[in-house]
Amino acid sequence: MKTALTIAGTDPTGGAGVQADLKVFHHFGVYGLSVVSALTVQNTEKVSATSRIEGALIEAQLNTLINDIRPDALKTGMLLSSDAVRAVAKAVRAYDLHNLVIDPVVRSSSGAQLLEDEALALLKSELFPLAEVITPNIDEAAALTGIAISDAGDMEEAAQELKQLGPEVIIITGGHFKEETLELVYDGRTFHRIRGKKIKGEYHGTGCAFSAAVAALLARGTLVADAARGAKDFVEKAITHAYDIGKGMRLLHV
Ligand code: PXL
Repeated sequence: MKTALTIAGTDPTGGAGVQADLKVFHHFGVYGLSVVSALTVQNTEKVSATSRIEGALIEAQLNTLINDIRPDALKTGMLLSSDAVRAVAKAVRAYDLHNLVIDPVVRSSSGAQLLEDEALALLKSELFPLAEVITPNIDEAAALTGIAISDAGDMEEAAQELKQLGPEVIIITGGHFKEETLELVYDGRTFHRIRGKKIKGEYHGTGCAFSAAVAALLARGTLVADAARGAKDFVEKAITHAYDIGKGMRLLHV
């Protein structure tokens, strides 16, 4: 059985974070492991509070788990604090972990801050060089590079700049220009563009589901470009059949 580890925040709705990632891993037939790096208080309408998990506790969760089960792939989501970023970087180096997917979660769709300002710089300098893939959405790519992104050309420029920070592959998600969506994959040589049809409405946890799907596929030995395509198809279906069970955003059908 292949295994994938998520290091992420909790989300009581199950639409994002640890709970969502575990469902996605299961969908792809990969055994899901989880280390909690932050806690959120939220429903489908808003995130009303967040809380850090102490760095030493994140380190202890990682060491205890990985000394027992070595994940075939791992992803990070909401890390919130600098200490969390440091704990993950330390474990990835100490255990020489491969197939690290970083979803550089900065804000929730409702605008709550999910990564503290000083942690953003540390994420870039400490964690990006260890990554197989990073999966920023348009807003995150803009926050990480300072490039305002309003078309596919801007996405390419941001991807080139992010590649300089060390990840093997950059996938910028959630481009939506006119009626089309665009995911851009850049490996330092070639740009692959994954196009899809825009689907109306607001959906919670699409970024989490995408990066978890990439991690699950990498754990199964899929090449990154194919994993990106597979993750995109998966999220598109999960959006098409989303659940309308809360008062706010719809929850992905995973
Ligand atoms: O979608 C970003 C995200 C990631 N992780 C957690 C979240 C959210 C958005 O709300 O709650 C735990």
